[in-house]
Amino acid sequence: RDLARIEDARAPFAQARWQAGPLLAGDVAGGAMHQVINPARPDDVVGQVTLASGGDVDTALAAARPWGADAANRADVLNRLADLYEENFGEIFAVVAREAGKTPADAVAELREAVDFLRYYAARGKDLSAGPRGIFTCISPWNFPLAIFTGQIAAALAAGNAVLAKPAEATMLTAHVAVRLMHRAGVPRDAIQLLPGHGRDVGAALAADRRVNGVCFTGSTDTAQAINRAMARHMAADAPLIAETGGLNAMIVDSTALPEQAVRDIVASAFQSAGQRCSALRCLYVQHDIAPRFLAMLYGAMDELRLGDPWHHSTDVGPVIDARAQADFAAYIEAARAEGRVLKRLDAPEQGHFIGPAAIRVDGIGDLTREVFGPVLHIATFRAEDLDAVVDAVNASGYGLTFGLHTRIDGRVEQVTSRLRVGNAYVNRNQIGAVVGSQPFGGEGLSGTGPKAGGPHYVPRFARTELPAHEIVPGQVVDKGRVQA
Ligand code: UN1
Repeated sequence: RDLARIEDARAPFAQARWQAGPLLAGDVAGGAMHQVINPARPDDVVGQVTLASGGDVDTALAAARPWGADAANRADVLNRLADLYEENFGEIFAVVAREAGKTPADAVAELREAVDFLRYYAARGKDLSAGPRGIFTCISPWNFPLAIFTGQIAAALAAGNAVLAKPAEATMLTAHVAVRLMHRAGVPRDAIQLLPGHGRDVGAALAADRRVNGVCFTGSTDTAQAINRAMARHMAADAPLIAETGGLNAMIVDSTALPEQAVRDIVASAFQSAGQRCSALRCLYVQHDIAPRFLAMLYGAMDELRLGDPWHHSTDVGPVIDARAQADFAAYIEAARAEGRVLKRLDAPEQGHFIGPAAIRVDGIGDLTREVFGPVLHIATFRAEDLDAVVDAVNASGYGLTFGLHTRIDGRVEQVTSRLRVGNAYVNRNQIGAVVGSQPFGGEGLSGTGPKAGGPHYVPRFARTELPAHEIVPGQVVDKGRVQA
C-alpha cells in the first residue's frame, strides 16, 4: 500500500521540468543558465536553473532581515513547514531521485531527517534566551540536498537569524522546491533567500562579507578551511564557522562478531547512498583468523546489490553524482587493480554515472590518502594483539567522524572507545543514519568544528553568546546579551 501511495504521489513529477533561480527579497538580476541532467539517465533533463549573479549577492545581503517574530511563532512556522514537507512528499521524492540519484529508501530517509530537524530545532529555539546573531550564510552539500539544506537553515531560523542559502551546484532544484515551501509555511522572504550559483563566486562572496555574522557549512575539509580563511580577513572574532566536513571512517570486526549482522551493517555503511555520505565506512578491519570466511560472506552479500535507476523500488545502489566523480572513482579503482589490490568489484550499468561497488585491499587506514566519496570499501586485517595500534592508526588519520565496532566482548568496547577520537562511535550496528535528537552527529579534528547537528548545543550556537553576569560592568548597556560600550 505504501508503494502504491508513493507511486501515485510521484507520478505527476516523473517527467516534470523544474525551473529554479535565485529567491530574493528584492529584484533578481540573474546570471548564466544551468541545465540539470539526471545522473542515472543522460536523456532525462530534470530542469533549469538561473544562477545568481554578483549583483544578486549584493541584493540579498542588503535585503536580509533577522526574523522579527518571537520564538514561539518561529517554531509554529517551522512545524508547519515540516507538515508541508510531509504533504509534498511526491514532489520531494521525485526531485531527489531525478536530480541527486536518491533511491526510494534514501528519499524516505532524506525526508524523515529534514522533518526531524525542523521539529527538533523548532523546539530548541523556544528554549533560547539570547537573540539572533544577524545574517547567517548556509552552504550545503548535494548528498543530502533536502535534509542538510533544511537542517542548517532551520537551526539558523529557529534562533531568529536571516539566512542566505547557497545550495550545492548539483542539487539546486531540490533547494528551490524546499525554499518555496518555506515561503508557503510563512518564513518571511527577507529571512530566507536562496542564491544558487558556483561556490567560488557566490559562496566565497558570502563567506567573505563582513555583514555576515556566521557561516554554517557541510562539505569537504578543504572548502571549510578556505571559508575559515575568508572569514578571518575581516577578523570577525565572534562570527562562528559551524562546519561538518569529511571523514576516513573505520570499522573493526573482531572474531567474536556475529558475521551475518556485521556483513549486513558493512554493506549498508559502505554502499548505501552509493557511499556518498560523510559518515560512510571507508576502511574495514577484519580480525585475521576469521577473514577468509567472513570476507567470502561479504562478497556474496555485495553480489546481491542491485545497481540501477534510483527511480525503481528494486534499486539498492544508484549513480554517483556526476561524470567527474564517476571518472575519478573509475581511475582510483583502476590504479588499485593495476597493483593487484581489487578484492571484489561489481559491474555497473553502461548508461549514467554508475560505479560498481568495489572492495580494495590495504594494509591499514594509513594507506588512504584522501576521502573517497563513493562506493569503494578498503579492507585490512589485524591480529588481536594489534587492536590498540589499529585504533591509534585511525586517530592518526586526523579525521574523526564515525566509527564502527562489531564484537561480543564487553571489555573490548571500552578498550576501543576509550582511546578513540571520533564524533560518533557505533557498536554492533551500521555507522550511517544518525537520528536527530537521540544521536547528535558531528566530528572531531579535520571532520568538523561542532557542535553536533541534531543535538542540544546546535541551535544555541546560532544565537548570540550570553555574557556571564560578572562580565557585565556597570555603565555598559546590555541589550539581549550583547554588551555595548
Ligand atoms: C553527510 O553525509 O554529509 O549519519 C553527513 C548519517 C548522516 C550523515 C550526514 N547524518 O549518515
